[in-house]
Amino acid sequence: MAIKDRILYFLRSGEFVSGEDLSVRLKVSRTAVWKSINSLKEQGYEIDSVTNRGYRLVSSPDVLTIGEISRELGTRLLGAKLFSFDSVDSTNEEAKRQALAEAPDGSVFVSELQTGGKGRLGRNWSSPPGTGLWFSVLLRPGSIPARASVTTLLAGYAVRSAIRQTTDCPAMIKWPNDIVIGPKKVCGILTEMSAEMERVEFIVVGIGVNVNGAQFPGELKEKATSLFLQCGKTFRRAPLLGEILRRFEKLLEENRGGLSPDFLAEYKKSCVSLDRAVSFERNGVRLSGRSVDISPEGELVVAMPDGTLTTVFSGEVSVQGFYGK
Ligand code: BT5
Repeated sequence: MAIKDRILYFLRSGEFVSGEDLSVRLKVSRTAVWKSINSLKEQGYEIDSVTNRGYRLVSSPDVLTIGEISRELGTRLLGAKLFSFDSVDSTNEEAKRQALAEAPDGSVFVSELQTGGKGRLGRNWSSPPGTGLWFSVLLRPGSIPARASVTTLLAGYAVRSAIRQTTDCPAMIKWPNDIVIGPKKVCGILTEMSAEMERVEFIVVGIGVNVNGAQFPGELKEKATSLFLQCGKTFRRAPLLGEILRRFEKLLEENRGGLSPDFLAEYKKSCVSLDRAVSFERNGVRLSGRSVDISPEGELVVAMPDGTLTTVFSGEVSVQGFYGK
């Protein structure tokens, strides 16, 4: 742990701690303590310094450092290894690079800013600095559900319930990979898989949540929203990240062998994509029907005009009534 994080650990008592005390406890010089305190102040930590009493932490900034995140985690696996960046092209790309460099199962990659945030099918994901949670979770075979493709549903449910728990916002899941508030998107999930023959090598689940953003560029104004815009107040991101990861970890454990009936029932209640007109493409032909169910394999069950049922997995299903469609 860096000296700064160790100093923060002591300051979090909320009491005054003297520079002398810190230097003895951390076995570093007084100058090293003083430098670290200054660097913490530059990061946005408000620290009182009073002669003869020492330092006292007044408030912490909303930053996604390893120190701030790890104290919020309470997970066994997810985030046991954390990678935190000021800027990265895409946390999914970074997770894939690190997966090839032996990063362990459950590693989490977070960045304040993504210069090349991605959605599905090569689309962009707007990821400005300091306002969102842009992160990816690396899963290896030990924690990947028997049917790997349900991972997105588990992640979506974890995000939706964490948002509800933290904010009271009426967040809902738009199957399979969006979280919406009303008709607008507050979170998108991009799951990427690396497989060899029949065996899944690893999965990267990338999650982007618009937390404190006050505005969106261009065409996104119509379709995107943030927790701040919905609730009129800002939220600290590290506790929200902790809440999402705890819930995701639990769901992965509970649904390892397949989606449990209880999960499926809860998921359907949280999902706005049922009983809607949907259209999708199959073999190059555009088809329309009505969504009626989610299958135990996590697929959308669609009733076709001729009365037959068909299942659609992710891909390009368009559900009417969202994002101005
Ligand atoms: C998604 O794709 O919704 C998946 C987004 C995943 C983002 C995370 S952030 C961490 C990790 N690292 C990455 O590089 N990606 C993941 P899709 O369903 O294809 O939606 C993309 C569309 O959403 C775009 O074409 C825009 O219309 C819209 N969009 C872009 N940025 C947005 C934002 N910040 N909020 C809401 N909508 C957005």
